[in-house]
Amino acid sequence: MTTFVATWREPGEVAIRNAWARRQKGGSLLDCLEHGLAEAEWDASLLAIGRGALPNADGEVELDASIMDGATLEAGAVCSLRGILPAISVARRVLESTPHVMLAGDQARRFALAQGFEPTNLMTPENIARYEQWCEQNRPGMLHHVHAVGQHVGDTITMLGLEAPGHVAAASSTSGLPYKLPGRVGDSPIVGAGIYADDEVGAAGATGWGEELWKAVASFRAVEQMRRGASPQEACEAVVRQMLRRQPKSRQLACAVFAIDLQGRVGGAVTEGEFPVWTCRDGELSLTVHRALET
Ligand code: SD4
Repeated sequence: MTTFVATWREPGEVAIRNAWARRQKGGSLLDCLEHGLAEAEWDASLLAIGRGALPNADGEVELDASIMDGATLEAGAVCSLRGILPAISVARRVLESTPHVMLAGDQARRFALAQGFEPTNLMTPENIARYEQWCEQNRPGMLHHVHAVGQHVGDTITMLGLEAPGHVAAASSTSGLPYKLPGRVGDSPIVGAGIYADDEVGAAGATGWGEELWKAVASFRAVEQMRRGASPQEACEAVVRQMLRRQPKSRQLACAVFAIDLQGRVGGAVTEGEFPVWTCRDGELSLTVHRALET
């Protein structure tokens, strides 16, 4: 049995269907997570990640991505990557071709170009128009976070994978918060914050307000809850309850955590609003919508 889990309704569906398609062709878990996210990055209709994503306050798309192998605890990540797709594939190249975990900004771009990635324009007429509208209505440099598009449709895809009898992986790709300050990095490329995977326990991922999720080290915390015996649902709720208690700001914007254990049980929790999570079990897709925990 192979299970994939992915965040948010529209972008997550694109990623999870492509991950499963790659699995049917014999891809490894890392191949599938990379491929699923890469296809979503190329899809300019998704505001969430990659081409056509909402840009930073300078009108430039800056990508963060990470991938982690639960078998070895090896990880690769990029942050503030501009003009290269797919960011998740650059992150995987960092994992496989360097002794490092993360490359940043211009130097991440230089690494990608040296690895054969092509310079790519990530702006589309649609995201230019959205940016111009935002400029008219807001003072550039102010953080308007995820509600800048009116409704939080998810600016990130985080994915987890499990293959029997007990191998997990996690990956995330994002353009970060819309209209963020240039150079701002969120939780998604940070191992422990945006993703974590350990074959001894399971995997977890996060999405939403990256500053709060990072301070909570949300994904690692969820995995450690499971290590101590919590189910994935209990683990995610424990992380979110702790955030609500210790980080009151996390009530203002969605901070979401989801997890899978080695038995294939999946859980999720969110501080505010709704959090849709796709699960794909050997090709069978289902969508679960988590709602904010009562406090
Ligand atoms: C970030 N966590 O950069 C990301 C944003 C996100 O759905 O997940 N949006 O803070």
